[in-house]
Amino acid sequence: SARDSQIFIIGCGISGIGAAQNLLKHGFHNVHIIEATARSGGRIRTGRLGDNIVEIGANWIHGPSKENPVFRLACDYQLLDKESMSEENQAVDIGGHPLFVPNWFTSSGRKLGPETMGPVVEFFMKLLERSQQFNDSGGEPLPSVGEFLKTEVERLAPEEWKEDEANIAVKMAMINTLLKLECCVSGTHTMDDVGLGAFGMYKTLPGLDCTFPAGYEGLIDHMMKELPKDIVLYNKPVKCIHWNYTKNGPKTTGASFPVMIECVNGETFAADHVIVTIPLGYLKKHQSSFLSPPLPLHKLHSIQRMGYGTNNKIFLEFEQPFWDEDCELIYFVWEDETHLADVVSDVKMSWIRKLIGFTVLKPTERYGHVLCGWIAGRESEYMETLSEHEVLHSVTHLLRIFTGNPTITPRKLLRSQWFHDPYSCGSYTYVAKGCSGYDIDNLAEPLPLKGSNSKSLQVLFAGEATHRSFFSTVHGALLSGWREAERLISHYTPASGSFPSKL
Ligand code: 6YU
Repeated sequence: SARDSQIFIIGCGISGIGAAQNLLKHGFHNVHIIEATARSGGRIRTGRLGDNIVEIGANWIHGPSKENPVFRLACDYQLLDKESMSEENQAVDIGGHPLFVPNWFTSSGRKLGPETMGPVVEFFMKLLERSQQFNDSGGEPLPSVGEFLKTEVERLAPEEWKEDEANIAVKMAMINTLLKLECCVSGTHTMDDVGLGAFGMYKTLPGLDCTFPAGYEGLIDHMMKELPKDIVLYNKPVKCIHWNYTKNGPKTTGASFPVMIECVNGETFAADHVIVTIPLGYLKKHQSSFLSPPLPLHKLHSIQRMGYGTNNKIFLEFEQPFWDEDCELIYFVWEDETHLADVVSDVKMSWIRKLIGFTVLKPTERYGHVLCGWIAGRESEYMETLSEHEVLHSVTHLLRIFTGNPTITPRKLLRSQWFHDPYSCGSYTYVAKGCSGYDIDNLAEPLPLKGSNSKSLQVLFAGEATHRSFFSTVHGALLSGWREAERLISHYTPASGSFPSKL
């Protein structure tokens, strides 16, 4: 029967797990997941800093409300605290930019007051909102979000800040910090690489972003418990997917399969369908060898054009806080950076200038005094090559300058290294300059292409990068896995009145 078809899912991140879950629910029983590493979860990864749980990868449920499948699962598994599940929390709609209570420190050891920082943040947020509005308007005045934001700041700031001329230089420097923060949010080296017209494609859901008190990986553990024990083949990086593989089907089985999966260790697996969920960064790096025959040109070009960058975290533990009790986000401002720019000129010497500051892990009763630093781009990729000791040295020096306290010393440090992770190759997807929703559709398009005579749906594509409005998120990844499972389910469902085909 159709339900007997051999289905392999490549990658055991949340999209792969979601695809398996959906297929099994619909009676497919020959389903396996092939995973390169020894663990499930991919870019959802919970680690430890001393006694504390810290998120190395995904941090929040973005928009935790009923429409968000990650929120629904987390509620079903009872992984969230009461406040996160409350109706009030779900109803908050802040358009994806939570208003954290900030503390601003500058490179001359000053702490800026709300009268200086408030209006700058408000001004920048308005521009950011405007930059999201070109998606539906059929045109973009400039190619990138970065160019748009900088042009608008130059144009509007003199008027906006004329009452407070003494502070114009520091306000420009604050804008640079906010630009660098946007690099972290989008996972890009510079906002000049993020396409302006497509920026508004990303959709937010209502709900005040929340975390998993016992770690994001708890979600993965619960989902894995619902799958058969031996469904995942760990430690088997896939080298190449041979599709349209009709000539030399594996002889042992007698049957002929259209797809043959070749692992790095030489093992092979025969399949009717393969769902590829590996990160876009990996596909970019291995684009010429991962599929045989190679990807059709339009798909290849979209993989090349789409953006995939690095956002890393640096966790620090302190004996005592140097921030206010209600502070949720600490910003660092370089007072000498008065020229608008979100990249540093000398990466090796000055990579640390790209660090925007820290979010404060809350509640303090649970975490003690732990901060999470954020750094994106090539500066972040360079940071990964330094030893933990070197990073700690640079960060400690920075903290002493910005707080004006020459003795401040973090107790412990832990940082992520997503760029050098061979199976992530960076953090997540953004829609680059020159890209549109069609590039994401191209990424998601199954092989062989429609109209071909070969057996259909041999290779399907899921993963965060393939979701048109929720790319770069856990819920986007999960929905993409469900979507590709659904594509196969519909494929085998007779198009009768009671089971309309979705294809
Ligand atoms: C979210 C958040 N979050 C921070 C950081 C990171 C990410 N995300 P996976 O990679 O999980 O799985 C693939 C598997 O494939 C993996 O196990 C590999 O080992 C395996 N594999 C690879 N190659 C293979 C091979 N050859 N053979 C076999 N197996 C192979 N998302 O919702 N909230 O707070 C954050 C954050 C530091 C790194 C995040 C967040 C992104 C998610 O983690 C990510 O999308 C999913 O986990 C991916 O799942 P998957 O299954 O697709 O792949 C306006 C506007 C702008 C737009 N952006 C704004 C949105 C902000 C996004 N925010 C992210 C922020 C943070 C902080």
